[in-house]
Amino acid sequence: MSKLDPKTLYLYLVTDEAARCRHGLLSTVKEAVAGGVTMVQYRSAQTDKAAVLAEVLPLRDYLRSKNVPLIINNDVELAAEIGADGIHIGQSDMPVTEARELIGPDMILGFSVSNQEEMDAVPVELVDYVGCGPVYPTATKPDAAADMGLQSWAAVAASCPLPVVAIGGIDAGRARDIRATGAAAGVAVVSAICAAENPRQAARELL
Ligand code: TZP
Repeated sequence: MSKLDPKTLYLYLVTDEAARCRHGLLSTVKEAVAGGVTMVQYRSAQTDKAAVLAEVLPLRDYLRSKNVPLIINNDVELAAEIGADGIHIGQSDMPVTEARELIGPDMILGFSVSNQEEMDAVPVELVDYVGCGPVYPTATKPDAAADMGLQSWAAVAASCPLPVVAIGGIDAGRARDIRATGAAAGVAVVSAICAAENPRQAARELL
């Protein structure tokens, strides 16, 4: 199993499409890290390989220089090619067993769940952390499952032996509420940072 330090999940930035980052992808990530982001997931619907590499390589280099782990959403090949720290997969991506086989024991593997049934089915010996949500309504992921609500989220998260990250519709006030449940290793956000006028300040407020 990989050596994930659960502390790195504390404030997890999941990137939006570059075009939807108010200040561009790389600047947003740099500012967010300066503001306290502890882990970054590159998530893009971009299919052109050259365009993906042009986006992700500068991110990788910057994040390495800052010792901030880089996770790739659902692309084992890309993660291996660029030497990312891990991958994150969802319920409709490849099975967890296959993902772990492909990435080997050392890379971080994150897995998404949206309800208790999915949480109960997580193969905890293969996964390093669970992303659980959406906690609140979100416009960022149109195909997201129904939002869970804070109480239900906390119950589902508390039932998991692995570190759990909350995601979905999280702003600074909601991040405080989620952390106050004691069930979160961290919070993950897209728009609260990518769409912010000041991503550094936005990150600070989410800590
Ligand atoms: N998975 C569940 S909700 C979500 C993802 C990737 C999007 C969260 O975006 P936002 O803008 O933080 O609500």
